Amino acid sequence: MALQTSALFSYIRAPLRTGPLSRVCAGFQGAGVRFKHMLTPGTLQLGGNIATTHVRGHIKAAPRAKEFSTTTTTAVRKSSQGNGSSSPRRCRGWLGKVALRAALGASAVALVQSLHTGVVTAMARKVNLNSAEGDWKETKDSLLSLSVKKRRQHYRTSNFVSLEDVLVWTPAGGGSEQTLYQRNEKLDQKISLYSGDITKLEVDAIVNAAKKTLLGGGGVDGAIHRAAGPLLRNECASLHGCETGEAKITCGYGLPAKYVIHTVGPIAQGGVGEEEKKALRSCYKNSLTTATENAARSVAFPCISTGIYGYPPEQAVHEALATVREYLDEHHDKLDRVIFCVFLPTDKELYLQTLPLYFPAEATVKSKL
Ligand code: AR6
Repeated sequence: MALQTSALFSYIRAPLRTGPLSRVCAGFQGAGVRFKHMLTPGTLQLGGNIATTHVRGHIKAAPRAKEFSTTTTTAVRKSSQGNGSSSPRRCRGWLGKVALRAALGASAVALVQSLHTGVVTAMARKVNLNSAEGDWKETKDSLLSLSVKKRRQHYRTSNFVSLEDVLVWTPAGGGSEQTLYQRNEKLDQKISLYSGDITKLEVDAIVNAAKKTLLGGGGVDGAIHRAAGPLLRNECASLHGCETGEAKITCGYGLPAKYVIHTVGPIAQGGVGEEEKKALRSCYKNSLTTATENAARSVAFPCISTGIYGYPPEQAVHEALATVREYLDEHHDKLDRVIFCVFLPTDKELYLQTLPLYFPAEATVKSKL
């Protein structure tokens, strides 16, 4: 396409500088109309079918050029009123050049527009989030290349929650309670407690409390797979599972979240020991590391392992908050927001009570030993 455009320009420029220029310019009496009649293959003698075809395209674009260029419109109006000091022949020649430039400009605009439309149409064809038959790699590439605004057209939900609508953590004053960490107001701005469905959050990444196969299940895992659409499972199948405490990333497909980070929490139905604690901390830490490695700056966590896997929520909350606090202390520049997404009213209460220990209002620090 670029080649055709430059070929067109050189074809047009050559006759403008030499002989055929006078014939072309003398024929101009206004942009578009006479121009259309003069620039026929016969009169221009551009000598070639390719040039002839292109020139026709430009001629058709001439009236549109007026819409884009006020200069052209003014010049045409002056000419038709017989205004100006130039001789009619010089004026026509000048007008001809303006009209020609306008025509070429309009054509270039039309060219760019048709290219853009082509790309958008091709993109729309690639993004079918409702069928498992689609190519997940192609769909992922297409979706990840889009701006948030354009990706919104592909969400499978209409009621998403954008990041600006998720309040940041504001620690309550008072400070009589002993805390585990110093107050850091900058970190407070990076923390949110959100009560609701994680699949609605328009963030860079949501974390999934998955199972080792990564092929979907119940709880939040099931909700995420349903909301993302069938291509999520196809990509998950390519990852060959995930060990407890580790994390793997996929595209979010039909979700408002750009990515899903899948982590596998410990099964704690037999009670919580050091191993389970360590594994749960690893889930949070590896998920955050995976997020930052993929330039995801906003991440939402569900209460990993506290549902079907049976980790007591009142213990899990400490592992979650401590790990996030420590990660942010070290890597605060890599993340804009970490959201603790709670689904049950009891979990909301638990986080409201525990958050001030890790993100306090005052700096009355208790020894961590
Ligand atoms: N949004 C936010 N949180 C939710 C949602 C939601 N839509 N749905 C549930 N939760 P669970 P686990 C909360 O059982 O204990 C699956 O079958 C829920 O209230 O989803 O890590 C997997 O495939 C709870 O607080 O995950 C695994 O086999 C939290 O999410 C297994 O369950 C986690 O509960 C993983 O069990």
